[in-house]
Amino acid sequence: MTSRAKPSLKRNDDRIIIHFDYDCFYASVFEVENPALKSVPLGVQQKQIIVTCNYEARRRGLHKLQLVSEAKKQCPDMVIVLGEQLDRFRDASKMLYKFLESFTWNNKVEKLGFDEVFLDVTDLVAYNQSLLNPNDLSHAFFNLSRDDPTVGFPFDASRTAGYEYPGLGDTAADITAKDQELLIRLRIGSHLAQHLRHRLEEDKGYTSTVGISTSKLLAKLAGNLHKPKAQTTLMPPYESTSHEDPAGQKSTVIEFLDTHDIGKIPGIGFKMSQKIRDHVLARNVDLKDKTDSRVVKDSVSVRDVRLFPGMGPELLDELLGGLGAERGIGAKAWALINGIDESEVQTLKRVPSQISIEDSYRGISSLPEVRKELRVLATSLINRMHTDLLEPDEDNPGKKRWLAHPKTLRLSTRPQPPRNPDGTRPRSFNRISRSCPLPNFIFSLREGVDALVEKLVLETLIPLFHRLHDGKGWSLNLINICVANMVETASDTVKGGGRDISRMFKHQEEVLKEWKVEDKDVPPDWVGGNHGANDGCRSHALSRAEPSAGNDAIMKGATGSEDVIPMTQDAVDEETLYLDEESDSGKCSICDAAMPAFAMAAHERYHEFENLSE
Ligand code: TTP
Ligand code: MG
Repeated sequence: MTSRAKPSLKRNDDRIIIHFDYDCFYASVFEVENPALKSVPLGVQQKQIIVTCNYEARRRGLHKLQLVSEAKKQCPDMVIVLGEQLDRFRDASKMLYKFLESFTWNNKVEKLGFDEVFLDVTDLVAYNQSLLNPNDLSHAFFNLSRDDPTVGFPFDASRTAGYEYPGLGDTAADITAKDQELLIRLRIGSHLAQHLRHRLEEDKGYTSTVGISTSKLLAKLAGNLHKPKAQTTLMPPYESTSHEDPAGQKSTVIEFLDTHDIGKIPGIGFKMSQKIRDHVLARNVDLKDKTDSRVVKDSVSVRDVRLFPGMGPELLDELLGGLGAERGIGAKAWALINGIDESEVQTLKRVPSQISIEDSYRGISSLPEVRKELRVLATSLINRMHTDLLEPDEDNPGKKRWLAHPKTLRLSTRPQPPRNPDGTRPRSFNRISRSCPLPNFIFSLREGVDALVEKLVLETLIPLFHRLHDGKGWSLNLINICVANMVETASDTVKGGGRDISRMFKHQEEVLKEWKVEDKDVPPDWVGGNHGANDGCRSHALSRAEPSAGNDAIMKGATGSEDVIPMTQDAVDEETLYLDEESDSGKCSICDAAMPAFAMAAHERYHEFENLSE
């Protein structure tokens, strides 16, 4: 099955990729809206958790994902703002993304979640490299425009901007010509990154943590080395001269990656890393904590995995493959473990692949309640469709036109499982769903939103609901409505070429297949069964539904949280929390954050998403 000879992997370091992670993102959004908040310890609350806090709060010992009660005890003068309305974060994220995009020449700007962005700046770097005067590197000028040589900034190309890994001065003097060339490109990239970081801060008010390297994987990980408000460049040599020669040149990539826990590698998700860990530690499956499969006790480093006897693409295929797994998963994981990630930075996307709105509840069990909540959700959905899918119609000034028509409407619910004999309720993250064609009337721009909502609820959503729950006795803790299967409406005659755009969509569909929410109906047969059918329906991170003021049956949601599939550009940012009454608190096995048990699964999905590089 496995041979000890590891296939040689070929590096391709032709690109220069910059990764941005905005510092304390949610807190920064509030600070930008109200600069007075900068000087006070500020926490952003969702449910009972401080999901993030600003650096003033961190200086006082507070941290992300703390219980509100704990944080208040520790820092009584802390200012707490409610962060359950996600629109402000989404808008800020879009604005920053567009801002960064305005500096690129190739539109390769990819959003990951709300607060991370990758830029592929290979072309900008190559252009500026071609303009360098090798005899006077210290007095270079960075051209941000190919057309106007005055647009740009002076820089010192003989040194790296920001931090280097390994530390400054450690770069071998006798590096090969190939590495010398990579070094200069990385340095140029580091100056561009610094310029963009400063622009983000000075023009938009956001500080960020940045990584510079030749792939999304390495840029993202390099950035983590110095936080906040800093940048790190992963320096050459990226290749070892010889695997056999211990005295030979060591790859900084391998050296750097080797220190990471296997679960920290973007692209190797939580479940994958657990399987690899189990194998490397020869953990007996029977001994695994049956009550909580998320418990991780032992750390396994990338080095442990890389050097594990027999480890390679075949063994990884055996460990990670199987039903529902991506084809070639072993080879992909093996490449990542060796610091190779060829995944492209996606180009700017004009329309999202789906728009999805949801909210969580304490337990809805009557039709009038459902109808009421469907109205709330449908209103958000139609408003969001107007924001994201309409553009000014150039042929009819003052009018708008649809960029894309979603073809499918899906309704999903999450029924609460029955209580155990001891009165506790098992956790449930299983959704069931039904889909149907999205009725055309929804695209009417003449009718008011309220009228459209009424029609959608009565004529489409309620019948769909009856297909999911026909009998009595159901109690729901989540409802989601989603429009998907976007069909782009630009005609081929439109400037910019509709054909190109649809081709782009096709490509993205392919790339994002793994994360696509399938529009298959998921039968309402989950009780006591295997819920694999719902695997296509993934969503991530924490939800923002508000705890109800009193203890009424229904949790009043903000305006319905959005549940977007975790694709690369369309940031998934939430998962609805299942608030059960029996919650106690625990610790996240990945980042050690303390939080109530009910928040744990959603939080870990946040990590899974965080780890997704493609
Ligand atoms: P992070 O990038 O993890 O955190 P951050 O930007 O606040 O702080 P840092 O400076 O360490 O990067 O997450 C981005 C935002 O996502 C964060 O501001 C709040 C939100 N978030 C959740 O909603 N749920 C979670 O479990 C976490 C970790 C973050
Ligand atoms: Mg951040």
